[in-house]
Amino acid sequence: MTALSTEHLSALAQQSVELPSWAFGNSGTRFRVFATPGTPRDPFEKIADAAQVHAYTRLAPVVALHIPWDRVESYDALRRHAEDLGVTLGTVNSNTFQDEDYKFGALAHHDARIRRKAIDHHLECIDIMDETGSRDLKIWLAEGSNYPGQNDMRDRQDRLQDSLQQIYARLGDEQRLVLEYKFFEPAFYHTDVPDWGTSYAQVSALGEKAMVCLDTGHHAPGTNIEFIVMQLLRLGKLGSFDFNSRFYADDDLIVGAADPFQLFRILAEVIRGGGLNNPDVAFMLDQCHNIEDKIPGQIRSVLNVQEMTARALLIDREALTAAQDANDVLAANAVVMDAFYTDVRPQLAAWREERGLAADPMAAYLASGYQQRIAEERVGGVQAGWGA
Ligand code: LRH
Ligand code: MN
Ligand code: MN
Repeated sequence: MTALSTEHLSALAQQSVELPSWAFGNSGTRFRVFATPGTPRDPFEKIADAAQVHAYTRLAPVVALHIPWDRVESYDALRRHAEDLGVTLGTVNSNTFQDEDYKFGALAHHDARIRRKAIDHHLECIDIMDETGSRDLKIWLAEGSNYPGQNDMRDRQDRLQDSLQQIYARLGDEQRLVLEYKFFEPAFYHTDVPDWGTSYAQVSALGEKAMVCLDTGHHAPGTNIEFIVMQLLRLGKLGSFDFNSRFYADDDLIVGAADPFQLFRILAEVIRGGGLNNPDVAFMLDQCHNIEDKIPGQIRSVLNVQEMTARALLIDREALTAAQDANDVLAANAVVMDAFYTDVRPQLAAWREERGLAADPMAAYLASGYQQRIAEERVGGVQAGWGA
């Protein structure tokens, strides 16, 4: 059996996954939100829960915020709280999808007052980034139209570019803007940033500090996502991932749960394109845990990312190139499949023990008593933000 080399193991040791604060709050579908005992009551408790994931896996040292869901009086206090718990604050996500004013759009709106309000929200997010020490401002826009003729799609692109330029101009030297695309929802006819090409066109016109964010759940079924990963890395414009998995639409389920092979293929292209442990590419999760406990859900998620990264590292590149050069279709495919089918779990368990971690982080967390403690101590947890 192929084994992970020392080089592979040191690449894995550097891997860092960013957790979304909203994964620790209650969430659900539009039919029902089921509360989980122990749900955090404020952003400080969300950070504390995220720190548990890192403590048991040493894979998740950064926590992303969503504004206004994570609005607090003192971001400096939140930052110090995170650092005391061994994690740092990461990407700041803006939110223009829950305000009545944004019914017909935000950054692409034809009404100057609403567009101004949306731009100002992003400037506030950058002020927060200054305090939290965050590098990235992530923008996802719930903008588009439901019916042909409802809006002038081209004018909206122009206004979007103008809004983004105003936001971009406020970024500090070390800060970046990442623009996330999504092919539908909440608009169903047209979406202003539906695909990587549009995001790429919009961010390229801004400059070097603007990149594309690829959310794995935001593509049509059957899309070859690893091709997009390859292309964005090739163009130097892959700024971040929002990892999750989907069966039907934007399901936000645990990454690697629906299709581990797809996650493996994506990570294989990340490695091939120099994206692994590349500071230019942030590995974020964007998930919600509707029915399962949140901390174990996040532990499972980061372990899935690590496991598929390890398998992708096992691809024998020399043998693959030789088979490709010889047009040996089946041999080339076999090289990839051999890596995918290798069980790396025993080696990863040993890797953890060498670092003073439990071989089985999930079991260790469940045995720790933390889950019972928060269930007793916290009453009346907040929703993931969807309603708060
Ligand atoms: C939109 C999205 C975006 C939001 C998050 C809560 O579907 O993926 O990243 O910020 O969900
Ligand atoms: Mn997302
Ligand atoms: Mn999404």
